Amino acid sequence: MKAQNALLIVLILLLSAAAYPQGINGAYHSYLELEADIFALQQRYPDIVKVFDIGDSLEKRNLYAIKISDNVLVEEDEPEVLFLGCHHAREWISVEVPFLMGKYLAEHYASDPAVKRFVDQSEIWIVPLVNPDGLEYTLHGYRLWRKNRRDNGGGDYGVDLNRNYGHKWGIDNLGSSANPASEVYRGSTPFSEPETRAVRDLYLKKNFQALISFHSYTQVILYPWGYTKQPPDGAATLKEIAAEMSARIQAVSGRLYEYGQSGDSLYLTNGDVTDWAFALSGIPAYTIELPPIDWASGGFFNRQEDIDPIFQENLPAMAYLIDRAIRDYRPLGPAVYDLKRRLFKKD
Ligand code: 0X9
Ligand code: CA
Ligand code: ZN
Repeated sequence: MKAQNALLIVLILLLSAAAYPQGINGAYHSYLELEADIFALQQRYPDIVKVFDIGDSLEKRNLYAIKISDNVLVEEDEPEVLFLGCHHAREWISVEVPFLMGKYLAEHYASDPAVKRFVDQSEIWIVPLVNPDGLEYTLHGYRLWRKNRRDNGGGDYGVDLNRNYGHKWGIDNLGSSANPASEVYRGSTPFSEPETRAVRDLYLKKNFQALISFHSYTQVILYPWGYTKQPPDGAATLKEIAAEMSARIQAVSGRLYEYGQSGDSLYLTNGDVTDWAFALSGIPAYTIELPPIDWASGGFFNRQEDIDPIFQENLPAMAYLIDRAIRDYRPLGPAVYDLKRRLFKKD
C-alpha cells in the first residue's frame, strides 16, 4: 500500500471516530457495549449487583441477567420482579430503560432510603437484551430488523421472539404467523428459540411477582390477554395497576401512556411473554411500549437525548410495581415451584 493511501485511511478513520464518538449507535448500547457496562456495574457495586449468564443466543452471544438485591450472592425469600428489554431488535430504547433502572438502583442504594428499601426487600432481575443477535443485525445489517436471526431456510430469517412463548402459541394466524418470511413468524414450536428458552428457564427458577417487558413505540401499557379479546380473571387488578403506572409516568413528564388489555387495545398477539407468565402464575405482567407515540414522531428512532427522560418517566412506574410486589408478597414455598414446573410440562 502506498504511504499516501495509508495516510488517507487513517485520516478517514479519525474523522469518522470524531463524527461518531460513541460508535454508530450514539449513546445506545451494542451487545459489547452493554456487556462491558453490565460488568462494570457489578464490579463497582459487588454487594448488590450480580451478573448471571442465563444462556446463549442462536449466534452464541451471552444472554445476561442482572440481579440487584442486598445479599446478592444469596437467594433470599424475597419477592422478585423481572424487567425485560429488546425482544425486538430495532426497539433500541427498550434496552436502555431496564438497564438504566439497574444502574439507578445500584447508584442510589447508599443515598436514597426508598431505593434501599426496594433493594433490601426485593430481588430485582433485569434482562435488558433478550435479542442480541437481532440488535447487532440492526447495527451492521438492517436498522429496522425485528426478529432474531434464525435461518428458516429458503432465504428467510428470523423468529419473532414475542410470538414464541408457550401459552396459546399459534392459536390463530391473526396473532402470529406460520410463514417464516413474516415479521411475526412464531417459530417451528413453542420455545424453539434459545432466547425465549433462557427467559423461560430463569422465570421457572425464580418466584417473580410482577414483570414488565419493554418495547417501542406507541406509549401504551398493555396487559394480558393478548391472544383474545376476552378479559382474564383478575382483569380489574391488572387495569388498576396499569392506571397507577400511567398516572405516575404522566406526573413526571406530562406524557400520556394509554393503557388497556393488549388483545383489545392494540391487536391480537399469541405467544408473547406476558400471556405466558400470566397464564403460569397469574402475576401482573405488562408490555410497556415506550415513546414516541407514532411513526411521525420518530418511530423506532428516539434521539439519544431522549433516553434519560424516557427512563426518568418510567422510573416511578417500575418503582410502583416493585413496591406493590413487596407489599403483596406472600411467601409461597417450594410446592409452588413444583407446581409451576408441572404446569409448564403440560403446556
Ligand atoms: O407485537 C408485539 O409484540 C408488541 N408490539 S411491538 O410493536 N413492540 O412489536 C405488543 C405485544 C403486546 N402483548 C400482547 N398483545 N400480548
Ligand atoms: Ca436480597
Ligand atoms: Zn416490540
